[in-house]
Amino acid sequence: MVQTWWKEAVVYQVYWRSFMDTNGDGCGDLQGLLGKLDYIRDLGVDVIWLNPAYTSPDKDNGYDISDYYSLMPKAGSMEIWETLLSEIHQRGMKLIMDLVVNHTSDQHPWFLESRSSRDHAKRDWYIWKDPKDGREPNNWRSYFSPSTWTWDEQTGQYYFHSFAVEQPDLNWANPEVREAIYAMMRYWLEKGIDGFRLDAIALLAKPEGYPDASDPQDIRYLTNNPGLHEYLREMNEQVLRHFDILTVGEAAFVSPEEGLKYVGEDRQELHTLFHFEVADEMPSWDMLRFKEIQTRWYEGLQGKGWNSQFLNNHDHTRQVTRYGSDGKYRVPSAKLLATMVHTLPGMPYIYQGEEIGMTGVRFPSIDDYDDIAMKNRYREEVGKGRDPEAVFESLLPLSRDNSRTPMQWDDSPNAGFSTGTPWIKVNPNYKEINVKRDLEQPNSIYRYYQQLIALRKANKVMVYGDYLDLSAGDPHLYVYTRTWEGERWLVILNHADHDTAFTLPDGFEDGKQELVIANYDDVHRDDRIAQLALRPHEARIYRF
Ligand code: ISL
Ligand code: CA
Repeated sequence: MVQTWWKEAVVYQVYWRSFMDTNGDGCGDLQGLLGKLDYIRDLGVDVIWLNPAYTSPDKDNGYDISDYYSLMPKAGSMEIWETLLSEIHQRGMKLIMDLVVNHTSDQHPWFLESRSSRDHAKRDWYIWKDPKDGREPNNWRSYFSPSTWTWDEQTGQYYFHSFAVEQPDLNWANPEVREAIYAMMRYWLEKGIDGFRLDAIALLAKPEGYPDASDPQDIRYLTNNPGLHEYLREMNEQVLRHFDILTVGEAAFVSPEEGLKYVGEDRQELHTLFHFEVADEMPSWDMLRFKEIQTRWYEGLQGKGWNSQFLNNHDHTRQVTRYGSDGKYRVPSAKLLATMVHTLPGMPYIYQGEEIGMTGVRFPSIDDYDDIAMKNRYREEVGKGRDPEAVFESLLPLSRDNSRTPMQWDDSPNAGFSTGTPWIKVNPNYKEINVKRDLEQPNSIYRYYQQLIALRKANKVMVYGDYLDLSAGDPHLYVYTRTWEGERWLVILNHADHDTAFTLPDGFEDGKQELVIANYDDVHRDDRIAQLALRPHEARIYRF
């Protein structure tokens, strides 16, 4: 394995529009992030991943870019961005930016030119097709709309979009497009950023001929098509390998075998990837399924590629609500999930607010929500005559807005996020769940994250240790080891709202263990652990 800085890193994701507002317009901004760098540094993280701040009409909260070379005014000026980068580096941290190149905004000049006429030089920068039998060229549905095709009256053709109508896909088969994207990547890398999170990267290649899908609802046909890895290898040759950076690909619907094609050391493509097997297959917690996925990914990548561990981000609801327990066991549950993410093989990511156990949200009306994915789906389903209340209820658990409510800094109005009216309501539980309270309490979730991150810095076993699940058949317990240069860590997790009996596995001698960390405060260093009644959401790590 090549040793590189990013393998030992912990990444903190900043969804800046919900992080901190400093000019009272109700939207977070880069100036706000600047003011909170010490807070992030004190957590102990190494890398900040910044969600897109490029100029955008903001239909998909910045994932519809209309100018890759400038920042949207609500985020801030390029001067503030330069200061932010410098201040991040001065604190010994690094910055990776979101790279959204599968599509642009429909307001990007490239698309305005492309759609202006069939003969325009940029016509082939996007994907245009004639109608088939008087309708869309095929039966595919997009992530955010009933069809991947939208009719353009002006030139009498359909254009292709994997996401919203306002997000036309770039035609990656066109070398001019690829060259323009590589030039833009160099522009940001030469400014000194430390890498990219590559958005929807599995979608760049489209299947030859756009054939109808046997099941249009199963949108996997959009991903992992022939030609994709040639594009990524070319991107690596043209750009990525010339910089000492971290590249993490967002690759939905990818198996470990497929994943290795993206991140195998011999592949010369990307360094690591977010796979979504858990998010795609586990609407709610299933310990058996989770352990099976973890073991398959470890065996699939073992020694050849690097995994990324996360449970939530700006697209997936808050982990303590979706996968843990956000009621009376919220604190131990948040700590247990963190223990898992930070001790499983791969780089751990922290999504803003996770470190204080922020939860999902439940607003009373669809009008309180912003997410284009949710709003489009609501309109589509209600448009089919379904009961609006039932549709609304069905969309609540996985609405991306669950993770996009403002960061909860303290118990003052708007949780200290803004002196204006926040672009999306603050979660009403901010009076109990906020940074100020967690910083005051020695045993808070924030303090626990600090300890986990400090442990990673001091113990290479958490980064490089071999992984072995010792609890494969147990529906509640997750017990595994990380082993590195003679040191063995035993991670013991009870992912249940009730006590679960634990027996020390064979090969471990009771009394020889040393307690590394526990999420209940009354666990003593010299406890005997041959037989334990693990309490709800109890997590412990022992060193043998
Ligand atoms: O959100 C998802 C499913 O509910 C994911 O599948 C997600 O839509 C997909 O993985 C791509 O996400 C990325 O690209 C989108 C953007 O809306 C997301 O915020 C971004 O993470 C289009 O750019
Ligand atoms: Ca602002």
